[in-house]
Amino acid sequence: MVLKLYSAPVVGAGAAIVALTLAEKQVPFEFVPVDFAAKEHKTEKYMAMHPFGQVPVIDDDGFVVYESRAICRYIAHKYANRGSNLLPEGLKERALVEQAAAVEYATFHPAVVAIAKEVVYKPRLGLPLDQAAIDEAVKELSAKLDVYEVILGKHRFLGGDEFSLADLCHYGYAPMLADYGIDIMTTKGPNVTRWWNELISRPTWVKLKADGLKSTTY
Ligand SMILES: N[C@@H](CCC(=O)N[C@@H](CS)C(=O)NCC(=O)O)C(=O)O
Repeated sequence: MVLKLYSAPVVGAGAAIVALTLAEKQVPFEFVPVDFAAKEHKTEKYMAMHPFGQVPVIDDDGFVVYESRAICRYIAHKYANRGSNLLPEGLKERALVEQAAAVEYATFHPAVVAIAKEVVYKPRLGLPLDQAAIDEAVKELSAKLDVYEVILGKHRFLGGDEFSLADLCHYGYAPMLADYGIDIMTTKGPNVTRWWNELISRPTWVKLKADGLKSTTY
């Protein structure tokens, strides 16, 4: 049975990185839209799959996984020999990719989500913009990107010279920033700018953004 991806019908947050992993690995999947307005993610049936009542979730022939980064890892391992190599085989190479992936989740992700909360989600809820909170959140991410600038001066991608799961996890929220007038990903320094431009022009990402979230065959 084809893998099912449950998500709201938007290329953003966890669904973006899961769909991108599936594209990089050329894994066909059925997209199952979850209706947030109808609170479908809080129904007993849905919460049997995801006890926190969130998206995304995958159902791989009856095997259910939630938490987007765990899903990406599962797909990267299961299809290790197909598509892009997102997790290198060598012990040390793998450790460096995992190091960069841990930095993404522990450091980059909270900083970028803080901005998204202010500029993306508050306006959607009809709440006024809080410029001081936006400035503070941007300052926080800027400090993280100063360190990325040094790291990316040593190698092409965050975990080494190859694109990996560590880079891939950055597509959750950061691509939204420019859409909301925050150009931090391409104005910090030459290394971050080079890396980010390479990420956002990756063909799998360009296609996913253009096509939106939909069932895919290869
Ligand atoms: N760490 C989780 C975050 C999941 C999450 O926050 N999902 C949001 C959508 S982006 C959601 O389902 N929100 C609805 C809710 O929490 O009720 C992951 O990466 O999968």
